[in-house]
Amino acid sequence: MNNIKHVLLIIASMGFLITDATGQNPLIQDQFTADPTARVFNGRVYVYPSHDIPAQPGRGRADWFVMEDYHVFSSSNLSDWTDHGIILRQNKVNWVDSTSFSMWAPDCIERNGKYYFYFPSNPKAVYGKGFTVGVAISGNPDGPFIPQPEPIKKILGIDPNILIDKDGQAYIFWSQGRIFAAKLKHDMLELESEPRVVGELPGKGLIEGPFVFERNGIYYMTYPHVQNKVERLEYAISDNPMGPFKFAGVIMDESPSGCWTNHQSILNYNNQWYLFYHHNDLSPKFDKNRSIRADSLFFNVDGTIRKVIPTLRGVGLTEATHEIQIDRYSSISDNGASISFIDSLNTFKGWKAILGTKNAWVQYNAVNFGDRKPKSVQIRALSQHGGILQLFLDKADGPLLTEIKIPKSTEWNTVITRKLKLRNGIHNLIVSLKDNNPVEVDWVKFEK
Ligand code: FUB
Repeated sequence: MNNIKHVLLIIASMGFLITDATGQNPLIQDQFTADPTARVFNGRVYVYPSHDIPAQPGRGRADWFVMEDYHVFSSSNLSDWTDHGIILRQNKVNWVDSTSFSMWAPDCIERNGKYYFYFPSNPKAVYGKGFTVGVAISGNPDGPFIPQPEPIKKILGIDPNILIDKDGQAYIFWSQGRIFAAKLKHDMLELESEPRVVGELPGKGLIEGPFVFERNGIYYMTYPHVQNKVERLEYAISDNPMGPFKFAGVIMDESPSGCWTNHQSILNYNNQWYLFYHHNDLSPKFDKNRSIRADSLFFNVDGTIRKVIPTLRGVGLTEATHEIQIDRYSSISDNGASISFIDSLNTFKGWKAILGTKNAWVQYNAVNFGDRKPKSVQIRALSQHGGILQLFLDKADGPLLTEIKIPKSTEWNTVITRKLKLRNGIHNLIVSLKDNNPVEVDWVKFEK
């Protein structure tokens, strides 16, 4: 089931909702999200995605992106995400054509205690045609952001990205078929240099979504590129933020679902590098309703980036006392196990694991049992003929934790057992079917 925590805190004084979520991939499962720019501010990871919504009559084009506002999400452990609510809406921005629903991929950066949120959109006719980029400012990373009355002059295009270099010089990158770059003035609101095309990137196919970062003196220009039919994530390197860049490789192949876009950011948090990107997990039939994801990223000793293979498990530890969504598995048996939506008409209800034949299993890595052994385990499951689940620790032939009989029923049941042989610490959890009576599993949760 949807792993969004069922806790909604109303912050009355601020007038918006905070949703507590626990997430694997996709990270956010109660709404569509795309184009994640992840930043570390004050020791927390903030993700600034764009926000896809389904079109409605008079509100956006049915076959296209529909985006009217931005939320920001934050986490201190990459497992539990807080939705800080809406930080900016199209109808609050003076220069935006508020019939366009075109609040595309944003970025946010901090300078001298102020947070500068850069976003593209379609301007009102008086400001030009196509897309341009504006800035909104806040004293906090979670907003609210107050937009500047006019867009940044001389920028035509989408997907703004900011780099503040070690010497304090700020740069802005954006795309319009190719990638453009310019220096930003110290006020972060105007260009200091004329825009120029970053011309050295692969010659053919659309390139957009620049995200530039520096590591050990190497500047990495990362971007989605249509080399074949849909976008894959690539990168090029330079010893200068403005280039020239040399193509260096593919970070992530095309999405297996065929999602036409991808869009990335890369950050280091607590000495681990992560790739944030998107697929269309919650909308497999319509790739303009996307979902953000994160996976670990690793460098080779020569500074090149190892290709990232997308996972369902994602990143971060999962507390044993949370609902462990084993359908976001780390590995799965070759036979007899599969994943499907709980309700294909409402994908926000999430997924279930289906164990269909004897010894079919799914493995979910990095569950934190803490320093006190849990006393019981609950499993939300459904079995039409009454099947038996076995829970193992660490690997499919690892220590048996417990066996649990799921009652014969056409309804979901939460079954509990206290007969547990558990250890504390961090372990992988394996859920396996003992016999040939199929069982569908929504989640597993331990109690202390
Ligand atoms: O989300 C709308 C657009 O799709 C973004 O601006 C592009 O990068 C692509 O992801």
